[in-house]
Amino acid sequence: MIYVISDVHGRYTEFLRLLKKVRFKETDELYVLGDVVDRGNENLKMLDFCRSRKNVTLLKGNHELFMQRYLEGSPRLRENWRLWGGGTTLRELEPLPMQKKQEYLRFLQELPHYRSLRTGGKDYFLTHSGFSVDIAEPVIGQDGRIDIQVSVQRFVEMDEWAYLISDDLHFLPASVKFDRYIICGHYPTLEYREEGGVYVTPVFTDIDCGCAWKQPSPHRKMACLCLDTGEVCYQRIR
Ligand SMILES: [Mn+2]
Repeated sequence: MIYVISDVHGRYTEFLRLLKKVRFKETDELYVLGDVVDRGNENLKMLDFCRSRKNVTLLKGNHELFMQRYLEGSPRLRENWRLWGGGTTLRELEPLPMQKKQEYLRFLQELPHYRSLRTGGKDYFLTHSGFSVDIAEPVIGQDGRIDIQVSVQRFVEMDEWAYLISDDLHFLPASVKFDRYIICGHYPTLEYREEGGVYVTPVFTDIDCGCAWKQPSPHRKMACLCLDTGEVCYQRIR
């Protein structure tokens, strides 16, 4: 089975509970769509988990990019990252020896931004934020639909940060068509649906169910979507 989870934000304990619920095993595959760090208290454990499992692929989110740029030594970034929820990751990261920090840096620098895959006769495009309208013109395929993979590759090369924080996918006119079905996170569904949960449209599915939602809400949860069955399993966040 192929599973997808996004925006875990340091909730490693709940993440493990969710994997247990879906009976995740070595022959399954898991794609984690970015933002495993910040806000929660088990950030490096999340990174270590994704790093050490052969059947787990972490895609880059804007919070991984923050951490990467901090480790690269970007000036003035520390306070900015803290404002974006990086304080808990900084607390875990700063006492580490340089060699360990370099290991994390190399891992973050090499994270992919997307994966295209086919299962159950359907073409999927997995990524953190989805699409952007103002970085570059999208690339249109012969059938008139947007070639999402080539377009996103262009966005990332031109402005990685702007791509990773974009929520444009949620505001596109219905006439915009993509050549693959998009699975994304980044934009908590609690922002636009009081009851939260996975948000499914004909064009994309947003699986960020607000684990790290700023306001206390009884509807905060972590979602695990199974691409083969379409089933969603939830873990509540207290
Ligand atoms: Mn994000």
